[in-house]
Formats: sequence, structure tokens, C-alpha cells
Amino acid sequence: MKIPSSEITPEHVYRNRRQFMQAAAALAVGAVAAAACGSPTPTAEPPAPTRPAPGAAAPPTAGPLTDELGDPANTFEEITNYNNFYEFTTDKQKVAVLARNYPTRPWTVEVGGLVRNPKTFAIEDILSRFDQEERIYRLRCVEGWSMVIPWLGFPLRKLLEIVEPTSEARYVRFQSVLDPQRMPGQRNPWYEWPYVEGLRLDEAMHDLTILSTGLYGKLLLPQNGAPLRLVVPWKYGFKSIKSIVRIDLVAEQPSSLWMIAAPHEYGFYANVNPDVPHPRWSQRTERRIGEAGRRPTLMFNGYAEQVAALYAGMDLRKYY
Ligand SMILES: Nc1nc2c(c(=O)[nH]1)N[C@H]1C(S)=C(S)[C@@H](COP(=O)(O)O)O[C@H]1N2
Ligand SMILES: [Mo]
Repeated sequence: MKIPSSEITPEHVYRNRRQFMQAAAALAVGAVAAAACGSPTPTAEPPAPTRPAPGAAAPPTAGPLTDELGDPANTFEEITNYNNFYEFTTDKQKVAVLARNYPTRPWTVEVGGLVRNPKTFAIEDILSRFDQEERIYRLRCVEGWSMVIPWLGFPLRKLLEIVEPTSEARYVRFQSVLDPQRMPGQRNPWYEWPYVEGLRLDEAMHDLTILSTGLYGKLLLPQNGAPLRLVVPWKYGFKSIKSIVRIDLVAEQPSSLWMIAAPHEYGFYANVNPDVPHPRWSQRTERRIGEAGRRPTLMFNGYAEQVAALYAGMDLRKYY
């Protein structure tokens, strides 16, 4: 299935159609999943956007596409052409091209470890089983840039509830695909592949923590971590691991790729915090992609009200 570029929804159309899309998202993604099931050819292309039937009443006009602070979403172009995905390259502007034909079908995600009900999910199963909601989140990279991204996804909690963590489970460990044949960056010996990340179980169960399958109402493109990636909006972007193939419930705090590569620079928590500098630069400000100048970085990336309680009593300079 090849979609001509004329089929890719221009953003202003997406913005106006958004309320309709929100209602239709679950259905639309479900339909795509069904189609992918019957199709022998894997495709890295996004599905055609769902349109109202010809002659149907125009969808209600949605407000501007902004986050809850009123800041506009970054453009689809920006979000899909400025990426960190070290499996391909460390050059943010070349990830999109190098990842373009990365096959994301067939794809399965094994969920196991300390659970009563280990399960392997096919991506089609994930797309049809969980209602896909839109979440407009800020993404703040530890390097000091940020974007506002309209993700499509579902709370990680819903998947974890299905596998039933046992009482010994304290952390969740996530693993990206290992594929050095197709991922040139994985031949770089500076990093311990595959990419691994982790969350404390209560962080993983928090409602803001989602598994994302799409953005701007379309399935994820490879550069954004298709077909399934984590999004934890109050943590630095590197926690939001892409192209997940394995999720384990574990008793001990997992070590991430970044903790192993540079332990004094990257800790397990990685909560966005303007008061805790990176050893090599300040975290007080950030550059919003598409904006001139810099803006102040917000505690927990602006989600303090929702998540500060998770860290009550912890010294955030020590648990960085
Ligand atoms: N597997 C994997 N996941 C990853 C990365 C990576 O290199 N490999 N980079 C991280 C970093 S540093 C950031 S800032 C975000 C960027 O996500 P985006 O390209 O979708 O904006 O992905 C994160 N997830
Ligand atoms: Mo990042």
C-alpha cells in the first residue's frame, strides 16, 4: 500500500478535522490494523487519513492545536525531520531518510518477567485492543530543545493490567529492536545495544505515561519509533524509548543504555528539572523548535501538578 504524498493530510486540514478525528481515531486505527492483517506486504507508509463521507456535514471546527499551556503544536514536518534515533545516526536531520524504509510489519511485543500472564502482542492486536487517544505533550530533549507533539496512543497502564504484574515487580524494563543489519548506528560500539530504558512501576502506571502508535492522527513513521514507542512527558526525551519489542516487569532498577554509556551524566530518573544542570550544560532554558530564542524550562516539563507526588521526599539532585 503506497500512499501518494497528495494523500498526506495538510496540517490545517488536520487541525480543522481534529475533533472528528478524535472521535474516529479508535475506529480508524482499528480499520487499518484489520487491513494490515490481510496484507502480505509490510509497509512503512502511514495510512490514508480518514475522511468524512462526501456530503456529510462539515465536522465542528476545532480550536487551535495547542498544548494545555496554549503553545502551538510543532508541525508534522518538524516532528518527522528532526529526530534522535541513534540506531540510525546521531545526525538528527538524517534520521528520517535513513529510517524511511525500515520495516515495521510484522512486529510483535513480548511482555513478560514478573507477571502472572505473560503475553506476546502482535502490533495489529495492540492497535485494535486499546482505544487510541490524542495526547498533546511537550517533548524536552536533555540536549536543550523541545517540541509539542500531538501523539496518538494509550496509557501503558492498560497493557500492564492485562499481564498482571506480581507483587515482586517494582520496575519496568523496555527494549528496542536489535537489528544491526538494517540499523547502521547499532554497529557503533560506543553504545550497548539494544537501546534499553526503564521506569519505576508507579511511573509506568501513571496516566500521563503512554505507549504511542501515531501522531497527527496517523500511524507513526519509523523515525518517530514505529510501530510502538513509549512517551513519558515529564522526563527527558531519551526515556521515551522507540520501536519497542520487549517489556519486562522486574524487581531491580534496570540500567539503561545511557546510564551505561555515561553514568555520571545520565541517571535512571531523568526528570526534567531546570535546577539540576547536566554536567556539561545548564538545563534552565530550552529552544522550542521553530521558535527564535530560548524559553525557560519548566519543572517536570510543566507536569509538576500531576507527577510531583511520585517523588515526594526524594532528593532530586541525587536521583537525577
Ligand atoms: N530506541 C531509541 N529510542 C529513543 C532514542 C534513540 O536513540 N533510540 N532517542 C531518544 C531521545 S534522546 C529523544 S529526544 C527522543 C526523540 O523522539 P522523536 O525523534 O520522536 O522526537 O527519542 C528517544 N528515544
Ligand atoms: Mo533526547
